[in-house]
Amino acid sequence: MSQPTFSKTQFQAALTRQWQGIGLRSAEELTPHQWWQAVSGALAEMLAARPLAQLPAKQRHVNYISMEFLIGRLTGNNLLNLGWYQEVSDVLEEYNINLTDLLEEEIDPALGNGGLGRLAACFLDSMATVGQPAMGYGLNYQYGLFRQSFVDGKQMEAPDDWQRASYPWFRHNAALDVQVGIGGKVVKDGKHNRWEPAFVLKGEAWDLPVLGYRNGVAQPLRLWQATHAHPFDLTKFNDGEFLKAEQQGIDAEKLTKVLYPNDNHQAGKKLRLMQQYFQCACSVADILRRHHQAGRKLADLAQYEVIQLNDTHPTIAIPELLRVLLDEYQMSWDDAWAITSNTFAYTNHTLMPEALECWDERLMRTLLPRHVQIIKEINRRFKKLVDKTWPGDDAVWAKLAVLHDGQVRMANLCVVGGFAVNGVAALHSELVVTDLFPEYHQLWPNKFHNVTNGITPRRWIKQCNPALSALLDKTLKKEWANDLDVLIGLEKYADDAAFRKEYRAIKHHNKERLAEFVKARTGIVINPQALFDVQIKRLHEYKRQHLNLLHILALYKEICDNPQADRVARVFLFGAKAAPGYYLAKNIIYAINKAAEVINNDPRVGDKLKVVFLPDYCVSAAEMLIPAADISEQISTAGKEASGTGNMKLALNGALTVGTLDGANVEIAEKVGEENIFIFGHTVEQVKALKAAGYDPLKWRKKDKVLDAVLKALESGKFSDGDKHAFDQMLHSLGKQGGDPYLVMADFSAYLDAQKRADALYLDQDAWTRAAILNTARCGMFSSDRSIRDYQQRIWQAKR
Ligand code: 26W
Repeated sequence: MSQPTFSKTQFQAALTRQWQGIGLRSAEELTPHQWWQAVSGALAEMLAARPLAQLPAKQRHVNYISMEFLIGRLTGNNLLNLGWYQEVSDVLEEYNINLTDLLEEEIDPALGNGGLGRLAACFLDSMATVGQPAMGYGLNYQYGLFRQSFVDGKQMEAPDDWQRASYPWFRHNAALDVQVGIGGKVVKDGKHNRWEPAFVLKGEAWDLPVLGYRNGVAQPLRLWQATHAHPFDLTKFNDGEFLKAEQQGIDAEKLTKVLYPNDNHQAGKKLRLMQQYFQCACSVADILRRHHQAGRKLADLAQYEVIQLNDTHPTIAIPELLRVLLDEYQMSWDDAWAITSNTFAYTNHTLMPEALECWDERLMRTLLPRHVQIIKEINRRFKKLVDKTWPGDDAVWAKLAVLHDGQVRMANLCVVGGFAVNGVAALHSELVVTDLFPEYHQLWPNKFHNVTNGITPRRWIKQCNPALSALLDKTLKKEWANDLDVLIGLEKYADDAAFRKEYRAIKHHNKERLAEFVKARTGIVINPQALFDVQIKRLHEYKRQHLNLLHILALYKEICDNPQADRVARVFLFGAKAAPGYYLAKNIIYAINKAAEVINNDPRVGDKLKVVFLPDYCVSAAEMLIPAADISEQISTAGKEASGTGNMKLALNGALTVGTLDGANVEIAEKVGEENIFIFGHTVEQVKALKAAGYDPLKWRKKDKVLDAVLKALESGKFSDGDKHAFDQMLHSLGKQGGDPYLVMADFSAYLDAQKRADALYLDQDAWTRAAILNTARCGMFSSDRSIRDYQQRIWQAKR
């Protein structure tokens, strides 16, 4: 398959239709935002008029179901994947329009929280690129992840209205509408069960095109949008009860109104379960419709289709497929089970207990009575296997049951109901087996796999770092963006002084670009000569942004104690949203912002130390931050970060990692070599040993003078306008006996040590740049193309 050719006349004609469509007389009348709208609309129209290739169905088709797709801006990325960037830029030049500026007009579609949603977006890009036939299935939220601002250092949230109704890349296909039932009861129909829902919703299919890299492939990301099934109830309308008649429609639209902003914490809300079911019912119906349309037999479903569950959020698809097969096609349990359990595969993205989804059986029954029956039957049958394997062992059953104590455990349902389970980095997959599912592993050792995460080099190098991309083109003289192992060819240039100079100049240029962005967003002036130290990810205790803060305060103290000393100037940059109900995380944001205020305004400090918390971190902000980073902070408590993907983006763009042996950091360290990364802190085994021995954070504080001084400073009110209690939440969680669940105190001194090593290397710019180049050269395996090939070999296309 080959790159689609660009036709200037077609593009101009489509562009003209766009402005005429909104009633303008000439292109001159377009506002900048309308320009973006028109260009994107014209491109979307061109793609729709001449559909790109669908991949042949030689291999199992993948249905990637995810509650979140954090796709980021599409127009620039689509142009890049089409290979039309320059051509379109040239046409726009004729109208005096700058394409780069125009692309900034796009509101970032933020239909995800963080890692899990962004991974889903990278995987779609890679599946289209490597030729894996696939569809993404998700929800078309009216409001994406909230917008963040700071008022006196405190996080404020505002709704993110991304204007989905006028998003030019959407195509609504009314022929694909689906009806979804909710509530009601189960009735016996002869010997068959039948679900009589209390009401019915309509699912509309809104498609976004996912374009492969210069191969002419387009596959849909299908986002379901809920509306009422019937415009209004005619009988009630005739009775004059117009408002009541509209009621059902209003409730339906609530369903896909907003993305839940929780990351790694289950809230157990009814509306969330409705979202999950709505998405799964629409997707399962669509998959079956396509299967029938292709003229295939239902019995062969698993041969042609695989349904990959992105964490447990879409688990209800398992009982939904069973229900359809049992009740609508009157299949036997054994046949329906064989099909279902060979179709589903599950990816686990977290071991955090508070993130493992459980649903109250009664709540579930009010919405999905038939599904609860089916789950009970799965449980009953599975119990026989457990009783046979561990006779009389109630404790094992209490752990393995799918339904226990009135709770439906979604992870267990996934393991029992699917043919494959995978973790997202080598260490994490190991822990999935040893700590989370040891008994399941004993039952089905071949079900468990590792697929280390990856990131798309198209967005995360080519698009966000054009200067580095040009250097790679020039040096490697080969296409690297869809064959990232080619980067290894850079290794030999690490010792080439001229190459290092170019590489360093690019980093510097990116830092200048970021400095302007920071100035515009926050008013803070930062010096591009300083070391840029970047921590960008959701705010969570286990990710330990507060450990970073303690290091900053230690540096501040050093500067105040010894203002004359020579030192590496540093700019600390944070980007992070806290879930609105996660008060401790918000308190950490507040502490960082208040400390920043004091430090940035202290004349003794000057350019030596600056702290910036960029508000409203999102994909587009990441595209600005990542190419400009010198240090990548990956400092989670060992065993807690499943993989991380920001770590990969930063390393590929030439930032050196300061990190723990956690998630994919372990594999990054193996690849780049220990002299090109700063590893510190307790390992998974050491963390376990510390906790087993009764961890006491106060002991660590007592024996570390710097730590004690820094904590005292936070307690003193000097960073909080005299308020001694401003940071109580954070300090109490760290300081109390039996506290500090993420071992901030225990890793503090090792962290400072690692940072000192980083400073020492930075003083030798040649040595630093050499290490940075080796990070770019050696991280080719972290392309999501490689992840997709691993999924194909180990899970999707594996012989069974
Ligand atoms: C039900 C609430 C909830 C919401 C989101 C629970 C769990 C989640 C996600 C699974 C959290 C998440 O995004 N996990 C991240 O997944 C990334 C992609 O695999 C990994 O790189 C991150 O390490 C992991 O934290």
